[in-house]
Amino acid sequence: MVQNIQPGLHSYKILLLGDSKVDKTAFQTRIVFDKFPPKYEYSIADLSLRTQTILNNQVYLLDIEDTPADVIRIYKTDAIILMYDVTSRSSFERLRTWYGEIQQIKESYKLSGLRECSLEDARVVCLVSNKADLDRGGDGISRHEGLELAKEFDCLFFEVSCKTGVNIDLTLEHIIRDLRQHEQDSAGRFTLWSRLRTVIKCLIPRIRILL
Ligand SMILES: Nc1nc2c(ncn2[C@@H]2O[C@H](COP(=O)(O)OP(=O)(O)OP(=O)(O)O)[C@@H](O)[C@H]2O)c(=O)[nH]1
Ligand SMILES: [Mg+2]
Repeated sequence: MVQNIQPGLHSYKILLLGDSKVDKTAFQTRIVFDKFPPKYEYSIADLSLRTQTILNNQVYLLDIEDTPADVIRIYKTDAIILMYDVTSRSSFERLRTWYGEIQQIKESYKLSGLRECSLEDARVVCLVSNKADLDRGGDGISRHEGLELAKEFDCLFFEVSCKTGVNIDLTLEHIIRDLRQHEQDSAGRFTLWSRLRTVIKCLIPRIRILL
């Protein structure tokens, strides 16, 4: 069937963050190549890979950035996915600290006034629980715990398996929808503020200088 592709391209950068061995590389490989890496290799540097997907007849370019686990570094990005391994409580518990650090980094950039370094858009968009194909074990993370943390972070939540591919497409689809919605809301807020400024300027010429 020939699809009626909408004009215009939307491109989003998505950063993957989480402890070592939570599947950041496997997640990126599954999204970009639809494959599961045959063996584990410790990531030593950031690696961004681009992929293209079509949703609702609209083309989306996605830059998926895999990161090493040791240091938390965030830079201009549209979204952050926080990941944990469903069998590893430490990888889950560490995420609260990471989330706090993300907020701190964003705040310090904001205070510095360096607009080009602004990380305001770097939202935690999704919490991803990996290795759904494995038995959680006694100390594993329940779905309820995952959902509660996602509520705390005010973000989406999905349980996936990079090995079997389960829920990968669904997760990506929901993330794209969320990013698109956020983009539209931001554009709406900007337009509203521009209109408001024009009205205020016309009505009260005296405060023109302040605006
Ligand atoms: N059972 C199972 N194992 C997985 C799955 N995804 C990844 N693994 C395994 O988990 C290990 C870690 O996967 P990676 O994707 O390399 O983890 P990472 O987060 O990139 O790790 P670092 O590069 O060290 O930060 C590898 O041995 C993978 O084979 C999955 O969905 N199910
Ligand atoms: Mg890796």
